[in-house]
Order: sequence, then structure tokens, then C-alpha cells
Amino acid sequence: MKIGIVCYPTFGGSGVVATELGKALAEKGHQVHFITYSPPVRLDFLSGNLFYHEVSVSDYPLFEYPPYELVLSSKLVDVVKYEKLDLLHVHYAIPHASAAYMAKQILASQGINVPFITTLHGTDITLVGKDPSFEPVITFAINQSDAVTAVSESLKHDTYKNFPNVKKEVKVIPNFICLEEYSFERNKCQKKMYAPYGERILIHVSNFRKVKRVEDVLRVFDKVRKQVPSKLILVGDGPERGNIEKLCRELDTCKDIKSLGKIVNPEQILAIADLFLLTSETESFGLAALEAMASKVPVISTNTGGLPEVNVHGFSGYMSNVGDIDDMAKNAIVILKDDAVLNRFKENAYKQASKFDIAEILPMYEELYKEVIGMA
Ligand code: GMT
Repeated sequence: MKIGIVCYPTFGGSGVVATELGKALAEKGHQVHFITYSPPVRLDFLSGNLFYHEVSVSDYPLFEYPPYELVLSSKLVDVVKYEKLDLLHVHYAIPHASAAYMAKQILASQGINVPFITTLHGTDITLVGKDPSFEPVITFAINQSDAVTAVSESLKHDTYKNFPNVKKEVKVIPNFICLEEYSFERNKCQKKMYAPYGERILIHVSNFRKVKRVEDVLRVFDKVRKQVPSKLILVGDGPERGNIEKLCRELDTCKDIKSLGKIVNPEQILAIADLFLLTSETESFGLAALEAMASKVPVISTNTGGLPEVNVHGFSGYMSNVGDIDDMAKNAIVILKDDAVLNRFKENAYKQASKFDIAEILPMYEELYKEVIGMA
């Protein structure tokens, strides 16, 4: 099949999922065309059947807000027509679904039929999508999609709840990891660099937005380190980074925390970690938690959104209510204080992650692609 993938090319989960999906499809022999405004960060190679088409946004001075959606639609028309694509798969509804709808209509007026699939990822529905000013367009674009998927049952539920006029069937296809890419050869030298006296290593990976409640990560860590010698590694960057640095000074924890900023392949640093903290207010799936589990790192998370579909309480880690720092710290200490318990949770985390291996999930997308092409 010839598939056009539209996504945000950044470190966010939706871009990562879209890119890994495209790479896996290409490996299976499909031709995959990424269409976005810069090369996706996880697109680390271009094989014979992986292509990238740049959407250039006009900076004409009249446009205080450059019309990205329009240039994206035009680019989609162009790529579908000249690369003879069989379908478009857009990740994150805003504005990709409405751009795909527009492209589909333009192509139809020229006698070309191209179906499009919209994959909902989370904040397009739970945060941004809830802004009433977006509602009519998102509802329309979802209803007009040839197929719609959500990355968890919880997100499917939120879609119907937040968008009561959505009539389209939403199919759940969970996020995935490629287990083969996770190695457990713990790099002892690297581990020593972060934890010279054998301290436990806690880790958090996110885009440092408010929704991640990174301040709770720091507060949990502050309680844990008083009971179990430990260090915290922060990976990622975003608007809350400044506040987090301030809080780490207030709590006097800075000497035990390393902030690494954005990392393209987090599995390398995850390989030396003992526990992952994900304290989000809302999380449609929690790909970062799954990546940790694939690295044999148990997860302390909140029990919000799709996280209970990923993290199994008492098995791959523990879950607590949003903001319940005491409970999260208590559970973290249970896992960390004893080697045997920690090792059991590590193995369980990996077992749970293996349910989301790409080998299980890729056929679901391929099946859906065949269905929508048949419909076109
Ligand atoms: O909020 C983010 O972390 C970014 C966002 C995105 O679209 O890039 O992540 C969402 O999609 C991920 C991939 O499907 C999910 O794993 C995240 O849970 C989801 N984030 C939220 O729901 C807050």
C-alpha cells in the first residue's frame, strides 16, 4: 500500500507513534510518505520506501497567523496525486483531520478518491478539543473521516463525552513499542555516573506541560530519597521547566537531580533507571510509561485516563489518585527498598509491555487500511 502519514514532527507522543508506525509499515514493504512541516524527530533513517514531504508555511507579513492548515491541505492534494497514495492516516485531530477532509474534497472534484483515517491521541480531545471554539470543526472532521481510531478505551469514551455530536464509530488501537529496540545490557559505567554510590535511579520523561504535574514528581522524589538513597533524572523540556528548577531549589533536591533535556532515543537512559514516575492530571495512554516498562522499569503513575489500561496496579507498578503524593511515595518505596521486590516488578513491567509489542498492533492498522481502501 502507499500510505501518507500526517503528524506533528516533535517529541510528543503522537508524533512518536506516527513515526514508529510509518517505519514499521515501511519495513513490511509498504510505501510510506510523511507529510509535515519538519522531519519527524524519530525518523532517523530514510529507507527505499520511506519518504518525507515538507509543508512550507508562508511568512507573508499579512499573515499574523500563518495558515498552516491550508498549506497542509494543498500539500496533501499534491502528494496524493503525484505519489498515487492509497490513503491518508492523520495523527492528532487538530488541524490534521480537517486538512485531510479539505484535501479529500479537492481531490474528489478532480475524480480522485482517497480515504483518510484520523487517529485521536489525547489532548486533541481532552484538553484542546474541549475548547468550545474547536468543537464544530473537530466533530465534523471526525464524522467525515473514513475511519477513526483512539489510542485507548478511555480516550474513546472521552471523545463521545466531549463531542456529543460525534456519530462515527471510534475503534481502539492501542499504542505500541518495538520490543526489539529495548536492550537490557545495563551500562554500569553510565549508571555509576548518575548514581556513584549505587543509589536507585528514578526517572521522568515528558514535555513538561502543566498537565504532567512535574512538580508532583519532585515532591514524590523528595519523600523517597529520605527513605531510600536515590537520584532523579528528568528527560524532556517544556513550559514548566523553569518552575521545576525553582521548586528543586526550594526543596533543596538539586544535587540529586539531573535534567537532560530532550533526548531522541530515551530507551538508552531508561535502561539504567529503576523506577518511572508519571504524575499526570490526564493521560490518554501514557506512551512514556510503556517505553519505560519495555525497558524493564516499573511505573508509579496516576490512575487517570488510559493509564489503567497500560500500568497494572501491584504488578507492573502502582497507581494513585492525581495529586496523592504520599501514596505515590509510599508505593515507590515499597518497590525500591528491596532488591527482590524491585527485580520482580522489573520483570512484570516487561511482561506487561510485551502485550503492546508492534507485532501485535501493526496488523490492526493494516487491516483497517485495507477496509478503508475497499470503501473508497
Ligand atoms: O501530551 C503529550 O504528552 C503529547 C501528546 C501528543 O499528542 O503528542 O500525547 C498524547 O498522545 C500520546 C500518544 O498517543 C499518549 O501516549 C499521551 O498519553 C497523550 N497525552 C495526553 O493525553 C496528555
